[in-house]
Order: sequence, then structure tokens, then C-alpha cells
Amino acid sequence: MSLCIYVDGKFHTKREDATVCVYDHGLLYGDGIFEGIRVYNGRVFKLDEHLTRLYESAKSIMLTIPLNASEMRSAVVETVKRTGLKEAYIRLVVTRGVGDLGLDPRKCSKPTVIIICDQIALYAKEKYEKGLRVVTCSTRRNRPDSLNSEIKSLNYLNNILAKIETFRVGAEEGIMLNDSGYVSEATADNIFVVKHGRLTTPPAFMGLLEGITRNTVIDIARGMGYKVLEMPLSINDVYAADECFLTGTGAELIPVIESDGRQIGDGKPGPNFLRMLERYREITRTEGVSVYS
Ligand code: PXG
Repeated sequence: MSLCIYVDGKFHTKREDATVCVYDHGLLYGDGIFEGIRVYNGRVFKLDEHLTRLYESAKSIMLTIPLNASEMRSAVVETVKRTGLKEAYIRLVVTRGVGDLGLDPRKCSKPTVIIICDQIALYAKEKYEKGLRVVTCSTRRNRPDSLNSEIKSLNYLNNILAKIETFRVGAEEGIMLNDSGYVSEATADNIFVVKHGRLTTPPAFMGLLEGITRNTVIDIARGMGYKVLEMPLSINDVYAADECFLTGTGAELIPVIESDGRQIGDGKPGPNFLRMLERYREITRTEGVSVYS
């Protein structure tokens, strides 16, 4: 299988050659940011949107990325090109860089830039056809005044603790609430419900990452004539929904058929979800930054 990993300007084709120093603060403290991006049909989907979010995350944590956006764009495209892959996943990581054994970010003089181009499969294939069973996690999403979830940081323990809870009870995905008890998102995906033909997803101030797939689905749905609301949701709204689905770069669009033991709708992926998925598949095949031409 093809693979290419860029680390600070050098390209590697073997995992074991792509290494960073153990004093890197990305490893020691989760001090850094990342993006997950997909390549469909030889095109990098929503590359500029991902780069915008990366630079915004960098600004929030006061990290100066050593490449400007146009250099980063070229590095991403070049990394993909070297794999020869037409369907791929890109993990773009920028850490604070190498420092000493103390938190002080000022001692990290050069951020580490990593671009991995490989493949990803988050859920088993049959889950896309049958749907996921989810549970509500007791681990609340970080409060925006502690670690804002709009920053796509390398600090994912909040989400990982929720994932551990999810797997402990035999469910396939976990729904996280914010500190007020409203639905925020799944552990690494955004959530939508459909009720009476109308879509609702929580707004960014509910303590979630404003997903690029989420925004794509909002555009798709509005383009198809659906009414889409960005409104707070309670877990009860999820139970009472006609349909529910999750969105994310890794997950794409995946249906939810049960939440905390309550069947959602008729317990099958719904017709509105299927329409949305079909349109998503169409646009991912034709839009994006072309790698090979
Ligand atoms: N919420 C969180 C907390 C995420 O980490 C999303 C929502 C969806 O955002 P996008 O922009 O991708 O639509 C994410 C995305 C993984 C993995 O390895 C996680 C993400 C993306 C790709 C892979 O679990 N997170």
C-alpha cells in the first residue's frame, strides 16, 4: 500500500522513517493542532476550508506555522502526489516543536510540521448500511472557557474518555453533552437529526468542532430545498427524531439507528439521510483541488 509522510520538509515512504523527537511538545503535552482531510477521485476535498481552520487553530494557541498557507497547500498536494493514491486520507499535524521537560512553549523554537497521506476506515462497512447504536456519555465536552472545542488541538483526551465509555458498554459511538446538558457532538463527528423533513444540528457555541463535513451537509441540504436549523438539541430530541446521522471527514455520513436503547425512527437509515449521502458522494467525486493534473 502506498504511503507518504512529510516531516519538516522531508518526504518518507516508510512509517518507521517518519519520526519526531521525544522532546516534541506535541507528544509531551498534546501541544499542537491537526486536520483530517480526504482525497476523493484524485482531488483534495475542501482543502482551503481545512487550511483556514488549521491557521485559525494555530492563531488561537499562538503557534506560528513555519509555512504560509500557499506553501502548506503545495506541501499537502505534493505529499498526496507521491503516494499515487486517488482515494486517501491526509493527516496534517503541527506541533509546538521540540522543547525541554517543562510546559513553557517559548522554549520550543520551531514547530514540527507533519503531513501523513495514507488510508482510513473509522467504522465497519456494514455500519454504513445498517446504522450505528450510540449512547450518551457521562464525560462532558470541554467547556469553551477551558479548552475551546473549535480549536482542533492535539488534546483529544476529552473525546477519548468518551470513546472508552462508549466501548465499555458495547455501543459503537458516543454522544457528548456540553456542560449545560445539551447535545454537543459525537466523539469525533457532528450530529444531525431530521424531524418532519427538517434538519437540525447544534450551533458551534454548544461546544463542538464546527465540522467541514457538517457545513457541507448544511449546504447540500439547503441546496436540495431542505430547511436546516442550527439550534440546541437535547438528548430527548435525538430519541424523538425521525432520523439521525453523524458527519465527519473520517466517518463521512453515517446513520444512527438507536440511542441509549431507544430506536430512532423505524430503526433503519432514513430516506432523507440516503438522499443527503447520494449528493455528498456526487460532490466529493467532482469537487476539490486536483492532485494529478
Ligand atoms: N467533531 C470532532 C471533535 C472532530 O474531531 C469532527 C467533529 C468532524 O469535523 P470535519 O471537519 O472532519 O467534518 C471532528 C473531525 C479520527 C478522525 O481519526 C477524527 C476527525 C476527522 C478524521 C478522523 O477519529 N475529526
